[in-house]
Amino acid sequence: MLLLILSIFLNQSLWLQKAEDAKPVLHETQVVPTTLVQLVEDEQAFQGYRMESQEGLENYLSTSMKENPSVIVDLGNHYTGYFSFHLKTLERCIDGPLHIRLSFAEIPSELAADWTHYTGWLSAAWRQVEDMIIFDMDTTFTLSRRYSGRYVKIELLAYSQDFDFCLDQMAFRAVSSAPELSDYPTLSPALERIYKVGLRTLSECMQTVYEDGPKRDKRLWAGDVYLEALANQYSFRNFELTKRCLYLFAALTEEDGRIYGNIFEYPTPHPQLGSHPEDYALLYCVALRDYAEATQDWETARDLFPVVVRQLEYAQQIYGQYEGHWLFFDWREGVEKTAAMECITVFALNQSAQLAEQIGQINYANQWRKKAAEYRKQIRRDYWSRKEKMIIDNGQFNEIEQIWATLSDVITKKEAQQALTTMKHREDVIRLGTPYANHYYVEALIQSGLTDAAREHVLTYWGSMVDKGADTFWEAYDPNDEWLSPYDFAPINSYCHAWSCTPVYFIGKYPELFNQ
Ligand code: RAM
Repeated sequence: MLLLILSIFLNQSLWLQKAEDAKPVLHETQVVPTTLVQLVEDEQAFQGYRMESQEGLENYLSTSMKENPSVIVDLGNHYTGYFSFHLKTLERCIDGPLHIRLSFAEIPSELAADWTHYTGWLSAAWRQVEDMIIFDMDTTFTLSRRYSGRYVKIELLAYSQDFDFCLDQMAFRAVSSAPELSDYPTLSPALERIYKVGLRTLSECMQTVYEDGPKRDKRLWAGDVYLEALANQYSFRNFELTKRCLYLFAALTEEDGRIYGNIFEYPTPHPQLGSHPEDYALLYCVALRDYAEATQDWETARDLFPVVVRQLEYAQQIYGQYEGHWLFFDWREGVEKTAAMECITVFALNQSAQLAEQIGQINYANQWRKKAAEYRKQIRRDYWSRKEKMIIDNGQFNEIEQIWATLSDVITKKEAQQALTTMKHREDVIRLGTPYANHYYVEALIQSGLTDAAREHVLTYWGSMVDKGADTFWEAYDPNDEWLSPYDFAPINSYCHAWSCTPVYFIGKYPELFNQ
């Protein structure tokens, strides 16, 4: 084991360099607002608000800001980037500063949020707001903070009476590392809308890393990277970005070779210390396998194989003893996750065995398959209820464990069909909370042969976000609870979240199921 850790440690500066070499160039697009909009309360709309187009953008740009101290402009779609505006003197000259507030929103209701009673547990500074005290006129101001969204609210909060001015230009320099796509699958209108929103979600999160969301966190999380890489494989095919993220995780491990759950790029790449979702470490291994197979880049696979070995070693070391460990799987309170963690260990061992075989590491392949088979037996014994035909964990039924038992082949195809169907009909089952977990549900349905249900779920679950006006897919979504927030404050949720983009993957990977 010491040798293994040494082989990781000694290569890390080289891996960091490889990550830098694979850093993509961002494409820029200049966007100008398309119209003014008004925030309208509407019980039918998502979280009770929608936007209504308004005339008068041109007029706004040429008349005194004092006459329209509060407006909202619509960029026409979700963008990520840098906002700039120009102020022009209309009469006399500035003799006292202005206070301008700019608020950016991904969805309409964000602009109605009451931040004075913030109840969330994440930093409230994620709020997309910029307060500016301005002393100079006839100047262009470009915000250095990168914002994400579709709507910009512009408020004039203080000014001097002695002069007059207008905001006569604004622009948004949008950035993304996703290339232009020329080839689209032929889809039904409903699926096409879902596909486009998925693509937009993914491309907005494709920056110089796969970000989880461009509004909040803005960094690579291993679980999110796994799904983004899959969706990218079946759409943009920007494999350098995937490679960069894989090397970054490998270059920035704990001293014992365990990868961290998430990494920041700036000012220099560094991990969030202490962050170890154990399931994410295993998905890293699978992401490497998928990447290598899709690209045939066996050099990267060989380079990073020791990292895989180390993650799997650790997963076996802690197997079944998860007290004090962070098992993520989904944002939903009170869910038992031991069985899910055991199943994902089986899944990762088997997937990594394929990788091992492909690069000639037969011993590891055999060893991991053997271990996976042993675990499988034990999981079935410990959690599979023949009577209920479901996985039961510490007296609890929850959806996520039926799903992972399916994906890991711990239960048979027939059992999976029973479990995945039964769980939807019973009241006493804890449901899923995020599109992330719903991704695995659809994959499990497909794997167990319930393909009609899989297509239907993409259409209803992701489709209902589109019906509710989504330009990009949301981080947390339960059709029955629009205010669901992992952070106890829905406006801080990300409404362009990469892990929710996977209809792009499903539609690309299973054309026979989705294409017309
Ligand atoms: C959230 C992130 C990310 C997820 C982690 C566990 O804060 O936005 O998407 O992977 O939590």
